[in-house]
Amino acid sequence: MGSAQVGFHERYNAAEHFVDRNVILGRGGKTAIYYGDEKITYREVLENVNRAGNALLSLGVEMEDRVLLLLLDCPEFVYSFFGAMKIGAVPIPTNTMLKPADYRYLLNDSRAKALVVSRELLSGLDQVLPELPYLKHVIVVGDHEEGFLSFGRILESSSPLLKAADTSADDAAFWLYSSGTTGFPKGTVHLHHDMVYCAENYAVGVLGITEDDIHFSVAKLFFAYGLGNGLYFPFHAGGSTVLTPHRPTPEHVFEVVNRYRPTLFFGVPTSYAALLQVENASEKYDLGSIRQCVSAGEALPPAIFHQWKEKFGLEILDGIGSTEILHIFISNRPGAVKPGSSGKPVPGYEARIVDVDGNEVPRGLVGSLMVKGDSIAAFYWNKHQKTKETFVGEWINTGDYYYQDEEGFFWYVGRGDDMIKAGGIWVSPVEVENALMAHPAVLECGVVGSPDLDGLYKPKAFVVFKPGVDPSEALIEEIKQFVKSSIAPYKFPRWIEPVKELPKTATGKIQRYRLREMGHLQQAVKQS
Ligand code: 3UK
Repeated sequence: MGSAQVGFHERYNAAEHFVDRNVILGRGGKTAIYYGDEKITYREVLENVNRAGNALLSLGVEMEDRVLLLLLDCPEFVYSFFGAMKIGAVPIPTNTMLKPADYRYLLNDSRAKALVVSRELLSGLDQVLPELPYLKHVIVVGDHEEGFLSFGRILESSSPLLKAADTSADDAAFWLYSSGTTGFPKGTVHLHHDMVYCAENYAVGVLGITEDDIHFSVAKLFFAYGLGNGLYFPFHAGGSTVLTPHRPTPEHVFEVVNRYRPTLFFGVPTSYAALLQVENASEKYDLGSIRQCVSAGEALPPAIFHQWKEKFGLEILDGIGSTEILHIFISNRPGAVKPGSSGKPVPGYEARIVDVDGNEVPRGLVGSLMVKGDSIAAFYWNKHQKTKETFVGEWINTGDYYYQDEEGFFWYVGRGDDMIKAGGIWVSPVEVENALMAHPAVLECGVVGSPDLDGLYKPKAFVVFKPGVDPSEALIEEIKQFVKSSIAPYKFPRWIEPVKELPKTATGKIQRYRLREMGHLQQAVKQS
């Protein structure tokens, strides 16, 4: 159901579709969320979404105001996400692993009027609170914190009845921030009709989800991938989701599967690789409830596909999605996987591989992947130039290089920019290089993605040390810790290789592609 079919100004509010509709259809008593020992029904979800919406209204949050969510996966994420949306405000789920300076940027770029934050994440904000001119309210989820509003208390005193705001299918519903090689993250503006498009075309069309499914996503809700997997897919079909606030260590993930018996399991390649390292997992844990495993975020190496199938008898469906397109738009199909490929376009999407002039390339040749479909974001907030470069009429330039084989399967080749996908999350080489440069022993450096023994990419730094510096193991370890303490820890370079000089262009630009070749060569030597 695209906006074109819904029509201009036809009333549509996504929160009503994903929340109210389930109660109207008689699922009020059904479990929507499993969370620790709690089982939360669709009726309870509806009441709390309404309370959250009313609470925001009473604080003066209005239609089109942004509400930033800095939340661990928990029921309150669901209440504030749909509560804000139901009053026509615009929730912005945000990465919980960032640093205070990142949050200052996100809060000021979005001009969010309210912030809903997990008690555990509040300390990361303390130091920047005085630098947030637009933020009016900080609402804390969890134990009461002096000087802040308590989410629990304001919900208690709010009415469980709420009429949805008079939004249209083409109103802004929520934003997700997406990061690039250079420059700041871009607020990707998604509309009320986007989620249902992904749910219908990918989740129903490819995964065949029904109300009997129990979803568990290792990827957290603040990722576009996790948001579909763990929230609006199950709420579209009237199924259930398992939420956990904990870090997804392999043991925890297996325990969740054992306890809640999900039927659908969503991970990124790095999580499958880590799970495969757990000894005797197939004896210790029962994965028998799972009918389908899904992978996205970065290409799934065929070795992981085969090992997983061998060990657990389960097939992993790899598919490519993006924050801008919201969810997976090219995917393998159950029972027809071509390991190593991304599969074929999902119903509702068209994909073209084009050359620099925008002409389609012949089968087998590499080009840029362009995609068309009605879940594509409307634009980047406050970034007009980037918007024009990315959103091209009905099409979007994904920034990925692909080729299509004789059978029509799409194969990922790499990215046009130097961005690194590590553990399914973007890492900008420039950001890591800047963090390294702040260390007194570093003269120059270049960062690229380099494959580990599982064939998964992680940041690797080539460093030119200052004269007289001894690049000892102790120093290298110290520099890794130094980077971890200055930027989000998942971005730190897993390897630091001392070099005499860096490959540069005539204009002095670091040639990261040449560093990548060096990285690969070295890895190949190690593995042989
Ligand atoms: C890369 C892949 C090869 C590719 C996402 C599922 O990852 C998601 O969104 P992001 O905005 O990143 C998008 C970029 O990541 N990529 C993602 N999946 C694959 N490359 N094979 C894959 N299977 O470069 C893409 O442009 O973080 C994934 C659903 C929703 C998402 N937002």
